Amino acid sequence: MTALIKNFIAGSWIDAGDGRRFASRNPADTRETVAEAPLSARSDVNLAVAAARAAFPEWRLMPAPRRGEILFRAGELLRRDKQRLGELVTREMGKVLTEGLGDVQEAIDIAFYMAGEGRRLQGETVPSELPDKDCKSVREPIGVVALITPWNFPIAIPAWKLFAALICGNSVVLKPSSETPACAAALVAILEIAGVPPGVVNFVCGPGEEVGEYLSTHPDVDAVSFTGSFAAGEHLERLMADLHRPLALEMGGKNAIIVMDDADLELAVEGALWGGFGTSGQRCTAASRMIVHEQVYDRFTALLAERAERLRLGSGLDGDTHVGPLINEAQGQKVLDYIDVGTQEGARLMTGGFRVEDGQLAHGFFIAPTVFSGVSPAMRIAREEIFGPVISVIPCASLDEAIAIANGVPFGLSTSIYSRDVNKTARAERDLASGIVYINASTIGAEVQLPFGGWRHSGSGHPEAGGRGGAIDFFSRVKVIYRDYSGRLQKAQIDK
Ligand code: UN1
Repeated sequence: MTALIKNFIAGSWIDAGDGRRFASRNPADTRETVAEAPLSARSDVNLAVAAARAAFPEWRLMPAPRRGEILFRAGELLRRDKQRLGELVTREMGKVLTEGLGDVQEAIDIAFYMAGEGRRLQGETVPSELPDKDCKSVREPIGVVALITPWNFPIAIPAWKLFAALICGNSVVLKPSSETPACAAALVAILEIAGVPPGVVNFVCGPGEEVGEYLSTHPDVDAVSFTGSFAAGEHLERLMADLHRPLALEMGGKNAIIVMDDADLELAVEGALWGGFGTSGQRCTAASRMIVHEQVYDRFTALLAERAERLRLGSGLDGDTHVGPLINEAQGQKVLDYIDVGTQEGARLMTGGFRVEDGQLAHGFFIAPTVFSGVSPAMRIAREEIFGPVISVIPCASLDEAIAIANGVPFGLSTSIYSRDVNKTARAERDLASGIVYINASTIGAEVQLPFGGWRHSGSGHPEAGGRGGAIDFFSRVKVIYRDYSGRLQKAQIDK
């Protein structure tokens, strides 16, 4: 059944002004159209931004705990509808159902977390250096924020951004990936039912180059939060610099798992399979490099290849499936091109490396889980983000070398180490240059109550989600207030 998606502007669901549409398809079977969504034009974006601007003054003044109550209701509705939404994630994006449900669970978690933030949103109160004067800082919203979200977490990532922006008192325009408009629309519909006032959340569909870029650079937008590729993020960074506009970026990764010679190898292989092939490798936190101590290299690689071979490909709605399809033909082709590059660079293909087209699988783009061994850190498959089910196993001779290899790429999102030696893991914790580090766990599994963000080419230093230094910092501005009740002219510093 094809869903008919509309834009959501000023509290009404409406078509694009010129009535044009595009389709989102089930990546496991592209014969199925999941949704038709508006192919918006600049005029639609103008309406959405104007609606957000008009709604801002009242929303800004609604007490944050009351905004939190709306998010709390959204969390409850998401929980009620978890199964339906999880299935929609799987149909529109392709990840297996357990992961589709996890995508929705992450939205539920962030809804409740941010709802609670409505009763915190701390500033500081500190003593003044002068008598009869007090000093405090408060958080204020920025204004109208543009949220541009990817397809790989089609509910969780819009939820991360929306709920953080809303609790701080911003009004928003959300532009989701054109691969997954139905998932984003479902989330917006939940916010509508939860009681977000008209105009506070607006939603426009359309291509990134046209609609997303126009929205981000719109003169009446105050800040932009984007998750997507490094190339697109870097391009936005230049545009935002000219506009002097705050920009939060979450981009790619080339995440590594270090496996030391004292590691629990079984556990490390499980972590590699989950990190490398979960979501068909289409996560910014996907583990695409294994850096393995030479003492256990052959055993680890053989075990990994053998287990990878056993993973079943198929529709994510089928309970037997371990690995779903790639999001589309272009992404699948890109992954196959990288597999060619790896072979040409002299890496050894241990398993996989091809598209699987048997039976039903011919209607999607499925790639057999792929493992390369004998990879050196200089190879492109060890440096560039592939965003597919491809793992490169790199040998190392020591912890220091492993850390140097892990840190030796431009990305820095998530890194992990498997070792039973607490001293080694403590050094890795200290020296790994990435926003997230896991000990004896894979590179994925971030929780919402701590910041989620990458270093260097992985992010702009404005992480998503909660905790000190998390998304609240980006979506609010700090205002410092000095109140002098002495009744005379007092001068800081000079009165000393
Ligand atoms: C992403 O990879 O794009 O830790 C987001 C995780 C998830 C979020 C990932 N909680 O993998």
